[in-house]
Amino acid sequence: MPMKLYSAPASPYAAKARMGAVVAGLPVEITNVSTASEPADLIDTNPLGKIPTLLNDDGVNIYDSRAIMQYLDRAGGRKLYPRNAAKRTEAEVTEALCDGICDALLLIVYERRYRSEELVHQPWLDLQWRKVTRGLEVLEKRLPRMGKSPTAAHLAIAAVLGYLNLRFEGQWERGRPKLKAFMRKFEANFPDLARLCPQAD
Ligand SMILES: N[C@@H](CCC(=O)N[C@@H](CS)C(=O)NCC(=O)O)C(=O)O
Repeated sequence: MPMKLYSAPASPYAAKARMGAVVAGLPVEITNVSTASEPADLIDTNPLGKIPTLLNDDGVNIYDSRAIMQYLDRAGGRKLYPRNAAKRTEAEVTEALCDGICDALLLIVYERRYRSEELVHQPWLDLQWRKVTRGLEVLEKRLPRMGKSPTAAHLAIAAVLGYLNLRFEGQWERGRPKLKAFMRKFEANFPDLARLCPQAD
């Protein structure tokens, strides 16, 4: 029986995990859920009700996305992180940076989605957008070279850029030629992975 991955098409963290499973060579059965409706099977698997959540063959529940990536790396024969310790740390920090940018983007999306218009707090949105801006600036300067097989860092970058394209198109690209080139190259080199990037639900 394949492992079960609770997911949603648009989720950047779930996109990273979907791609991670492919790179690790581990089949997963994708179960798309709407977290807002708090489905019982998701809540039973992860009390936080968040995606991605992985249920492995032994019935072990694994979350969040970084724990899933580390698990997939161990279970799939160490294909997701560099073997060299310093390079692995670098990849993990790049992944954390991408996830952190996603955190800020999600807070912006949720502020607009769950509050009525007159209650949306613009200074909060601005604070989050400054995190996004600083994060993308750093990412533009520290993009990892793309080799034959992507690491978790490449997947995390593709996931956040895919999410930006989906929800913030036209708002992030200026002055970021390297990030735009990264995404084009990722799509050209790894079309099967690029298809798993965030998509409209
Ligand atoms: N740190 C978590 C973040 C996961 C997350 O926030 N996922 C969003 C979807 S993109 C979610 O489940 N949101 C529903 C909620 O927060 O209740 C991870 O890396 O997996």
